[in-house]
Amino acid sequence: MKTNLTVSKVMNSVKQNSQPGLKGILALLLCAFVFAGCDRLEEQLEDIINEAEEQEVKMFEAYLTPLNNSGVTGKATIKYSLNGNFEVMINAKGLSPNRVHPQHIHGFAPDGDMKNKDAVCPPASAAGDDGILSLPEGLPYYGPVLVPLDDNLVPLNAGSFPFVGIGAGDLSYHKMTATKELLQAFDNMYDGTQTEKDLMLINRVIVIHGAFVKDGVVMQRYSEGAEYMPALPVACGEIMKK
Ligand SMILES: [Cu+2]
Repeated sequence: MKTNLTVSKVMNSVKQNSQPGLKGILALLLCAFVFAGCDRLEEQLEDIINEAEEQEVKMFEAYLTPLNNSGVTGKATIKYSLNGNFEVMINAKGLSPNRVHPQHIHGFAPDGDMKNKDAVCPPASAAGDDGILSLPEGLPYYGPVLVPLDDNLVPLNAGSFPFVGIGAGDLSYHKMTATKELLQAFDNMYDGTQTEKDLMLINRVIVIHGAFVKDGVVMQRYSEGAEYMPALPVACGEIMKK
């Protein structure tokens, strides 16, 4: 605006006074104006590109297959944009009814000895002599908990996990939080850089827990003498980019 006013002022004085010197000044001013405009255009283009990147929705999925012969299967979908929400959806079946099922994104932290090592679902051979894969026996494969898939996602300490009601044992979970809040919480916990690179979803897995155990056998439903073990891993899926 200011520049426009200056230009029109100069134009007026050029009209009133047609000395060649003034024409030169006008030319110089116009030139400066055009170049400033170019710079601004470049900045605006950069802003538009950055904004588009921040708004881009990224999709990931994980096919959940049974651990401990639980029979639990399902699918998890994660989608997020940088300036929008981080959203997790899980549909699974075959879980113990009438029980709470902890579930997490597991992986190797971005700041530890095993920096972002690719987490995988443990093989059956990872189970000890008793044939049951305990939570700690799986840790060398899927790593510790990074993000609890609870009622609020952020903060990262475990909140309330989904309760699977009486019936077939279907789990349906859908939660979201602002991606920037998750990144901040994640980085506060793991000494990160506040960028999505720290999340490294493709190096993570999703694990669902909780089943009954009786006489060394994992079972979906309660029967007399069975004990519910909420930490027992029952399904796992490696997160992939969709
Ligand atoms: Cu877990």
